[in-house]
Amino acid sequence: MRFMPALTETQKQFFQENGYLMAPDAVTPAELAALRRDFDGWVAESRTKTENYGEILDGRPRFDLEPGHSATQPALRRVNSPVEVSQAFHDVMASSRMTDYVADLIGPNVKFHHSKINSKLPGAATKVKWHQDFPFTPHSNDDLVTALLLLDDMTEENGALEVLAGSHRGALHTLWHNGAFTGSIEETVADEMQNRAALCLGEAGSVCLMHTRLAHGSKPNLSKMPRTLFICVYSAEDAVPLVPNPVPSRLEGQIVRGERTGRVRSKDFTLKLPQKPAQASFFSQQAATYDG
Ligand SMILES: O=C(O)CCC(=O)C(=O)O
Repeated sequence: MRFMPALTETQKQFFQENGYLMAPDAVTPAELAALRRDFDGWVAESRTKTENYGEILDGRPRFDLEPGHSATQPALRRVNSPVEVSQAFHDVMASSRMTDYVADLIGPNVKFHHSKINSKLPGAATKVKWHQDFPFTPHSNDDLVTALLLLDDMTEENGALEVLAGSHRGALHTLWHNGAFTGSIEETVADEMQNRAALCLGEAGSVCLMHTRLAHGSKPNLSKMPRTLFICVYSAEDAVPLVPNPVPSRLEGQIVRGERTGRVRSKDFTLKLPQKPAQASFFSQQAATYDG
């Protein structure tokens, strides 16, 4: 059964002002259980692997292992495009309460861009340096939402997402430094953002809805509990991508709410186009230092 759109005016206003919104109950308990079942299966499989494996549309690996990954201490940090290999992930992306929330923010016509899982298993060093999403996935306009669905409770200890409220209304920060696309904001600016960051805490089944220009990052998981996020990027149907998809899939451009109009809407902005990661994910780009 489909849910009706469910964001209140207050929630929508919070999103407009702050550039993000934590919304509970984005999936049903049954949907959450199915997502967890498939993810647990991938973690179990990763224990048998010593290097990145699987393949997405452009030939890069689907499953990305943090350096130090082992059978006893698995550190599967990324699953690229899970919607292509799991019915449960596909269905939540295409038609869940999460999808309705997104349509409330950038609808009525919404299309899918890409999906991934960012996982921080207990003991893994995975962190995400501060960045905005738009410079990775520039479109003709910035009506894009990154929906980060919590498959586990997200707490201060397990590497919660951190955001700079209101930053979506500010500058677009370059992710290029000394001629290299690092996928991260310059360190002194990032430190300043970190000092003013808000933690996005919530129960499994909640979603953090993030404007594509919102600055955000996250620290390593220092707890014994996993922190798994199913991340879906959606755009308004009239936002046209300016660069190849960093996580391409045969589902890119699928209309998930409303209809296809074929129109393009553009907004004035300037940025330097990104570099697609040569390896499995942006973690390798972020690992590069600013002067290396
Ligand atoms: O996994 C995280 O903590 C952050 C995810 C993220 O930065 C993104 O989806 O752009």
